[in-house]
Amino acid sequence: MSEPATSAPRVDLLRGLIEGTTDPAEAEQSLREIQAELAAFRLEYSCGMEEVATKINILRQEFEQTQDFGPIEHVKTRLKSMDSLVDKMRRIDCPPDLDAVRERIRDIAGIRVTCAFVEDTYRVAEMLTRQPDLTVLETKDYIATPKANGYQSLHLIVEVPVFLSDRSINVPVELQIRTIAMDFWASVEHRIYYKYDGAVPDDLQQALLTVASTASDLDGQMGRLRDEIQSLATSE
Ligand code: 0O2
Repeated sequence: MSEPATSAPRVDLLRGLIEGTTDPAEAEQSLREIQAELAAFRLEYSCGMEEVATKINILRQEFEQTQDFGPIEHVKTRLKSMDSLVDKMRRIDCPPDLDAVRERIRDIAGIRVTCAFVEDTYRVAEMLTRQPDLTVLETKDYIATPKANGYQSLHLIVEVPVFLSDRSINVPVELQIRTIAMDFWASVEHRIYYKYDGAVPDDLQQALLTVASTASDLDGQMGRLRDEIQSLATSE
């Protein structure tokens, strides 16, 4: 039987991928090893992400039982896609080596927590970071100091231990904690940014800044409303 038509390009691809290997069987074996290594690499991050997501869900369930205004509205987890990881490696000039990637890229596992009120973003961050098995590696408070384009969010990189069958590893997880209004803004801005491939026209940039300020006002008004409701409830 003749080889499938795709065989030659496939062998070429393998040759390109694996430096110095000309034997297709050897190349295939190497590719399988790379695949297994990458799968194990991604598993580390997905386990770390699950550990932190579980902590957040425990807090959420507890608050649902005990409070009228639980601080957590939505939780979204994501593992950075391979494309996005490779883009970032290129952008920061990271060598194609998994140890270097582990060292230099700390947002492979990401969790976004959306809260109704600004105050809650800090409460959630505080409740998580005081847990003894989480280590805060970095904090960026874009709520106190928004980015020049208007982006607001509280970013933390936390490290969580993951216990595997034969060893334990510390996995960094990026947490983005923000209000619903901030999240709405960020999701629209993200679409605009990609539509214009990063070169957003001036008038749109200005409009985004105005909307960011409106979102911030809304957060302030909602916070004051909640305070009023809570002070009424305690005086009853
Ligand atoms: P994705 O698809 O979410 O992974 P970096 O930009 O990652 O090189 P740094 O210092 O690691 O630099 O990032 P930072 O400032 O903590 O922000 C990282 C993430 O925050 C981004 O991830 C976005 O998700 C979000 N973010 C930061 N700035 C903006 C912004 O101006 N607009 C919006 N919509 N989101 C922002 P990635 O890797 O870009 O994308």
